[in-house]
Amino acid sequence: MKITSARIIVCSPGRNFVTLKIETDEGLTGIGDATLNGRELSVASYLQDHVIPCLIGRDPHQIEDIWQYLYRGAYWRRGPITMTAIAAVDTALWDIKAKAAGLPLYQLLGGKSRTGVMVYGHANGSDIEHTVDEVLRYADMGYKAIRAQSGVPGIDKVYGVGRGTMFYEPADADLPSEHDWSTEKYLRHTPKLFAAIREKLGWDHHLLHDVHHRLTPIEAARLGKDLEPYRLFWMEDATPAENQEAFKLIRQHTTTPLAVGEIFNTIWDCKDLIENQLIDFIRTTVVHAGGISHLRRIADLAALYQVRTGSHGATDLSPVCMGAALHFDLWVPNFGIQEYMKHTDETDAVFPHAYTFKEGFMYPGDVPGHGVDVDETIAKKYPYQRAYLPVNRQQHDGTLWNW
Ligand code: KDG
Ligand code: MG
Repeated sequence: MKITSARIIVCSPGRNFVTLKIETDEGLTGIGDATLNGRELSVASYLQDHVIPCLIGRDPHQIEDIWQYLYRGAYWRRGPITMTAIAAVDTALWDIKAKAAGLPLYQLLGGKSRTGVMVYGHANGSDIEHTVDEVLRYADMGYKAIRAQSGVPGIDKVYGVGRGTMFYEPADADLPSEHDWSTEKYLRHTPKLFAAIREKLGWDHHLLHDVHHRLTPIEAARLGKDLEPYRLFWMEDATPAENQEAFKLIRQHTTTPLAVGEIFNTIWDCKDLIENQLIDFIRTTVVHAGGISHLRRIADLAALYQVRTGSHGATDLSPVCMGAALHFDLWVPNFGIQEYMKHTDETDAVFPHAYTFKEGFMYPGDVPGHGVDVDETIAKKYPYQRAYLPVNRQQHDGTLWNW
């Protein structure tokens, strides 16, 4: 089999998505997600100008060799743009291989390790009362695990509280919007939120929380300690992870499990945190960490240290990434949980898919490949629209902070 063509489909059915479609001389095609929120066109150009010319004529079955060719061959290794582009190629090639075999992708990885994939949904509210109601609504929908984010009194816009009731869409403007931030207010508020949730919800559900890189290590340690009575499944991105030593300090102070990795691109970003047992969950995902081939390497390293997976799955990861992630999750032995935010109906129409949700679990389906397609005719109705993630500033003096 030979790759005869490859092309990029950019569309915006409510938000931007970049999709790579690879075609072969045997008529089989595969698709991969290449969406990097707020920097979509950079990946599209990287693929179009630098990767696609190298793919034509290659055997799509040689997934590993093509991966190494694109990673080592570029000379400039790693980084979000490169690794998202490689991920798109890798995902599309796994799709083709599985279709050629006539098997759902999880069978090629080693088959099912579980009956379904536990996912967590997003309960977002403007205040504690509203968030508690949202958590209860998610429990009613069958979710076994729920992430809770709430508005904080005295802070104008807070991460995780956004438009829509089933999804949170942060890329909200054609120039970055500005949020304000107060660590003191947030730290006072958040333990009260989880106390209120446990009081109404009880103890039969997993609860998660995303700090979104807002705290210094000692502040994160304090929050972890304050949240211990509510037995969180995880506290996510408690502090920025460029300096990974910081996690030692957090670890020394709290038994609240730690999750990190949605902005990591390679196993090298994960290595020290995993080997030093400074985290409990690694959140790298198919689209931003080099595809299924590379995610498998990260998961295998993590398994040595009883670190489990918890892949990122916000709405900026397209249904193509979601489909591939669910096949991966069904197989990966050290699975922890999968994030799931429902896409809009417009997005689902552009990307018809085999995966389903039932009672808090997801199932990738059994069609050959990863089970997600792209309807190019519908996609054409939604042209690209520039959209940025917000920035965050300290409340009183406007110092630029972590978003
Ligand atoms: O593109 C950024 C979003 O995917 C991110 O803000 C969502 O933190 C996020 C999460 O945990 O889903
Ligand atoms: Mg996050």
